[in-house]
Amino acid sequence: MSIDYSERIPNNVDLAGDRRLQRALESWQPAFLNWWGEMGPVLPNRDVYLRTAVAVGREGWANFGRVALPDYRWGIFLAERNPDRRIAFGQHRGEPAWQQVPGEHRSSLQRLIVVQGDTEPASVEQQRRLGLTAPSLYDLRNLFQVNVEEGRHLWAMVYLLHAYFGRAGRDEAEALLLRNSGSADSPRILGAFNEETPDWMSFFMFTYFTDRDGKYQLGTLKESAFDPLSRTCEFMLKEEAHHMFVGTTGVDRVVERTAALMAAHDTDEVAALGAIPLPVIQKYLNFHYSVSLDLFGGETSSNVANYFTSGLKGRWQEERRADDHVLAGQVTAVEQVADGQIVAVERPALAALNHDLRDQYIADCQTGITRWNRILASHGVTGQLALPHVGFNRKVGMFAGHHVTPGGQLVSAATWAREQPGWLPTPADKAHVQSLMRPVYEPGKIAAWLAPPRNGINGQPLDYEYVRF
Ligand code: BYC
Repeated sequence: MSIDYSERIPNNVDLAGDRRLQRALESWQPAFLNWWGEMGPVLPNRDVYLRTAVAVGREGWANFGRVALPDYRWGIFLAERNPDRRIAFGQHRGEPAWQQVPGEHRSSLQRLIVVQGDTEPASVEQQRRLGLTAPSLYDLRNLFQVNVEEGRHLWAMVYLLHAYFGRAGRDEAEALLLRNSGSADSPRILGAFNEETPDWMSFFMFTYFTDRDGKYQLGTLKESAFDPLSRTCEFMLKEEAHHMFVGTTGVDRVVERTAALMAAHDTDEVAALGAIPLPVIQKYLNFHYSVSLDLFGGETSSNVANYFTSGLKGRWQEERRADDHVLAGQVTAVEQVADGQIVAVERPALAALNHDLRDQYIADCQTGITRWNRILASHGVTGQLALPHVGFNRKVGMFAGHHVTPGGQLVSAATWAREQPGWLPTPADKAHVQSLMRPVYEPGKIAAWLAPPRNGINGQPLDYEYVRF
C-alpha cells in the first residue's frame, strides 16, 4: 500500500479505516508538535532539503525536497506484510507470525517498545543545539534529516502502543514526551541517552556508535513474532542507514583533516593548527563506544532468554543462523571478572544473547576503525585508532564496578583515577573541541577542523543551499 499524504497523519496502515485509533493518534499529534517545538532543533531556519518517505517498497521509497521543519510529514509506515510469514525461532518456531499481542506477552512487548521508543526523542533532545555550530550547510542538513527521522521513529513506536496496547499503551505514549534526556527528575531510560552531545565530534561518534546499537536492536526486533513490530522495524532500518553514514563519513573527515595536517607539518600537535589531535579523537571514540556497549544490557540476562524463547526478540539475522533456533541446553563463552582476572566462562547460550548481539556489533564497529586507520596510513601517519577493551569504562554488566584499561588490564581504582585523563575526554579536550565549533552557513564552505565531504546529498553539488534561513 502506498502512503496517503492527504491524511493529517500520513500512513500506510489504513488509519482512516479505524476511527478510534485515528482520533487517539490525532490527539497525540499536538503533544508531539509541542514537544518538537520545545525540545527539537533550536536553530531557526526557513527550510531544509530533506528526504521524506513516500512508499515502503524496495525502490524509490523516498523523495527529496525543501521542507520547513515543523511542516515535516511525520507518519506511520510499516514494511509490506508477508501473509505467509512464520516465527523463525524460540518455542513457537514455525507457527504463523502474530497479528495481535498474545495476552501473556503483553507487558514484555510493551516494555521493549517503550524502551526503543524512548531512545528516539532522547537523541533529538541531545542534539538540539548542534545546529548553532554546524560546520557546513551540508552537515546541518544531515543533522536535521537525522532529527526528523528519529521523530518519525518515535511515531512508529507510538503507533504500536496506541494500536495494540489499549489504555496502558496510550499512557506510555504520553510519557515518552514527558521524560527528557539528562533530566534529574525524569530522565530517559537508557544511560547513553542521558549523556550530552555538546559538539560535532560527539555527534559523529554518537551516530557511528550509538545509532549502530540502534541498527542491531532494531534488527532483533525485526525478527519478532509480533508482525506489526517486525514490519515497523524493517522500515526504520532503511532510514537508519543514513544516520550511520553520517557518523562514518563524519569521523572520516575529522581523521582526514587531522592526518593531513600531521603529515604536512610533521607534528602530532595539530590543536594549534585548528584540528582535533589524534589522541583526542581516540578518547571521544573510547567514550562513545563504551557507553554504547552498555546499551546491550547484561552479558547474561534472564530477560533476553525469555524474550527469545517466547518469540519477542530474535537474534541478528536469525534466519541466516545455522542452528536449531531454539538454543535449549546450548552453551557459549562469556568474559567475566574472577579473582582479579578477566576469564572466559561457559554460560547458557540463551541467557547470553545480549552478549551474542554485542559481539556482532563489535565486529561491525571494527570496520570503522579499519577504515580510519587506512585514512591515517594514506597520509603516512603511523599512529592508529583502536577499539578499547570491552570492559573499559562500563556501567552495565559484568565489568561494571571494575576498572579495565583500554588495553584490557584490570587496575585499581587509584590507577584508574590517575590514568583516566589519558583515556577519556578531559575538560581541556572538550574545551578545545568546543573552541572549534563555529557555525559555517555559507553554501560550499566547510569548517577547517574537518575535510569536505566527498559528495553532496542526492546528487546535489556541495555548494547547494541545503538549508535556507
Ligand atoms: N541503561 O536484563 P538486563 C536506538 C536495565 S538505540 C539503563 O541485563 P535486558 C537509537 C534493563 O532495562 C537501541 N538501564 O537487560 C540510537 C533492565 O531493567 P528492568 C534502543 C539499563 O533487559 C541512536 C535491567 O537493567 N533499543 O534505537 O536483557 C539514536 C536489567 O537488564 C541499561 C533497545 O534497546 C542501560 N544501558 O536488555 C536514536 C531495544 N541496560 O527491565 C535511537 C529494546 C539495561 O529489569 N530494549 N538496563 O527494569 C531491549 O532490548 C532491552 O531492554 C535492553 C536491555 C537491550 C535495553
